[in-house]
Amino acid sequence: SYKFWQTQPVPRFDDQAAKAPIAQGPIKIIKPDEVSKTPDPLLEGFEWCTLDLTNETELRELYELLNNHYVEDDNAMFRFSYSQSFLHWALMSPGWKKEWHVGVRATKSRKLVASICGVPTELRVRGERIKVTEINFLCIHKKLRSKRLTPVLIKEITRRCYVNGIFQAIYTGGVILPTPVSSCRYYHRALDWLKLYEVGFSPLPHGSTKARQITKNHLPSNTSTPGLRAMEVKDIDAVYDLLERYMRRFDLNQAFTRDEIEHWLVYKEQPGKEQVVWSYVVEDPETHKITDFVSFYNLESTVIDNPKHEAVRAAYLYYYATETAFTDNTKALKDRLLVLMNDALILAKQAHFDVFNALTLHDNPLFLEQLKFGAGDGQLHFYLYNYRTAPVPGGINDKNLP
Ligand code: YNC
Ligand code: MG
Repeated sequence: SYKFWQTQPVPRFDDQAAKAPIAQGPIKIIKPDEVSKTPDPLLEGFEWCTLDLTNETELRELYELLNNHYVEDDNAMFRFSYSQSFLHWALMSPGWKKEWHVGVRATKSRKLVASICGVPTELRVRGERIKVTEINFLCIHKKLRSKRLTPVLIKEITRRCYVNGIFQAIYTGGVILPTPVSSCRYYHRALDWLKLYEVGFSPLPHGSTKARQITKNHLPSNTSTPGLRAMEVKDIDAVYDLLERYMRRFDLNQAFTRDEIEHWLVYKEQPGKEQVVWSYVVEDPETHKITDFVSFYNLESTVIDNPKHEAVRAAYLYYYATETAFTDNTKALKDRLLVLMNDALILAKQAHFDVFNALTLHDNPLFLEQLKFGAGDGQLHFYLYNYRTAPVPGGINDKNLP
């Protein structure tokens, strides 16, 4: 019955069914001087904290909370295992604010028992630019579940956004809430089929054999696109230009700055830091123009109870773009994406990933089936807070997971 959500400035389920065209814009106008300067009280025995993620100890505390209590699949076989490098990358993007890394601690033990985090970014919704907070990593310790702590966490991060002059947000989730602006399905492409079978992720299709599944999912050892190479700092401007034009084809997209492109896409080796993002460009061998680019990021899942395997290494398709998208020739776009994405699979395999995941967003439906991705049972719903627009087919690209 959404006791909490029905009090919030989000569209109602029946708004979209209404015959009248949806007027786009903020749902509620927030007056900054009416925003409370102090947090609401928490359950007895708990207190608010602001996490300092530049501090290794606090980054590790968040990492541990999430590794033990964050998103699991419906059968509790796998749990997302965000690395500390990933959290650093995801939560300290350009313009990040410490105040938006919200925690709850047990007053006596000082133990971190809940989190909700945000980073600033800008969206374009059907041409309107809006400054938003991207909300992620809402997590409550398993022993504190079903105590209505979630609404308190959401209200607190909302207050901290309002205080900073941000009145809209974007977030995603596997659960249905009022009201998705877009919904996608997860697709999975096995890179190490046998391991996925052994951990219980990939079933053995009726009438098939393990050997046949392994053969079916086999990939060439080398990529085939001439001029494909790792993206470097010198490619930022070209990728920025290409991605910007590519993204503008969609109703809901991120309006990146150059700094954001650099942050989200360019991997810089650092001692003690694992690689989070892999980005590649295609440099035309003759013109030296960047004609395509593709990226994916690393997000492991812990295998909850398996004698042989501890984790599944998953590559998630991230941003990509190709000049063929502007030819208005769907066949040419599809052919190009088939080659580019097959190369992405090969590169992920070379980097020892077990599975390659992608959502049914943007141009992905053009290549998923043909490249042997299979539909998963997970859905990902996209939500806007305090902003109304007609539903957007085909999602928004984001590393906001689940
Ligand atoms: C969820 N995922 O419906 P109603 S995604 C939002 N997002 O409220 P309680 C959620 N709301 O129905 P529990 C939600 N899941 O009565 C549940 N709710 O209106 C709502 N899991 O609260 C739910 N992380 O505390 C209900 O529930 C109310 O103890 C019930 O805790 C839920 O990061 C949860 O899946 C999810 O840690 C925290 O199960 C817990 O069950 C948990 O009694 C594992 O809560 C980890 C997990 C969620 C990942 C994510 C995006 C979060 C977006 C939050 C909304 C942000 C709004 C914008 C704010 C900024 C505004 C500006 C500007
Ligand atoms: Mg609770």
